[in-house]
Amino acid sequence: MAKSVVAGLDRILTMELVRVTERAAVAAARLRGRGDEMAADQVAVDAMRAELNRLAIKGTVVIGEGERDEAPMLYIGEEVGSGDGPEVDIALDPLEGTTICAKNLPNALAVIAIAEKGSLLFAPDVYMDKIAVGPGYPDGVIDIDATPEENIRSVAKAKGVPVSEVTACILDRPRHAKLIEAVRNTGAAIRLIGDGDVAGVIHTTDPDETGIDIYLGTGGAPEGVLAAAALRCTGGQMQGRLMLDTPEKVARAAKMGISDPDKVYRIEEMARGDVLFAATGVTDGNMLAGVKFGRNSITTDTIVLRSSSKTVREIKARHQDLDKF
Ligand code: VTB
Repeated sequence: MAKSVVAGLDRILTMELVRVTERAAVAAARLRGRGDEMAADQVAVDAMRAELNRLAIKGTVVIGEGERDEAPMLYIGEEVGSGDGPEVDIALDPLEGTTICAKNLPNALAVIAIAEKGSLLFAPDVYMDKIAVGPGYPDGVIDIDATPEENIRSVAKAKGVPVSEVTACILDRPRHAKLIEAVRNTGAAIRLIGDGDVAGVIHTTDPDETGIDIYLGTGGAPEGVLAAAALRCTGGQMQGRLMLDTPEKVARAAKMGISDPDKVYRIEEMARGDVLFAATGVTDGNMLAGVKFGRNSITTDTIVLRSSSKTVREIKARHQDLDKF
């Protein structure tokens, strides 16, 4: 039996995880603002994989760069880690926001979540409808089946502020035209983001710092699972529903064990058990600073979370052994 299952994940992994996202973020940051999304993604993938393989885990990528035939590395099902250690599930995105990084805009991240084997939702790469708020709200304050107006009003009421003081984060996409109109009609503000909805969801956990109260809309399902893993660790509420709108997608999901295409997933159904989450800023963002290249050092800013203790650590590291990067 896997060593980890009873006792939860080894605490030391929390710190080890930081190196993994730090290294991916530094690699991607070297290609910030170069207009080359693919190149930035590739170096982040290579760096993350190299560091991941040093970890004393027997890991399986469940959310990764894609299916085996479309991603040469960190594909879904790839075994990573040194092989001697606990059996874990891994969800990762070495560069969340490739376009943001290529344009050097805010909130590109290197992200990873590790959980006990069998604990992360094995989600196909389709869209997911998502709604999320941070901690401190009564249960049921948001409901994916309610209208955007109802959700915004409910959050305003629970926060004790007028609707005009609520800000929703939404991906700037034509498919969200109606959603944007509905939210604006309530009088609430919207932060439209170009990409990066993992960051968008995480930003709801600290509205005083980020100015975001609620996340709404459809984005990638893999990003949904990563965001749920983060929220599992900080508290907060999130619901997601896979957008299985063609028979082909329904069949793909069925192969991955999803029998009810309309199911609403709560956080605990996307990320169960003991979960560790780490994200390092690639570009400057609302919560995390981007990588800074100094004359003799590189500075990184990372957030590391653990579900069992709900500890939130922010680790600012100054790296001087530059040969490593
Ligand atoms: C979002 C966003 C990602 O994909 O999930 C988005 O957070 C959804 O897909 O950064 P579309 O771009 O098709 O709307 C990303 O932009 C890229 O993974």
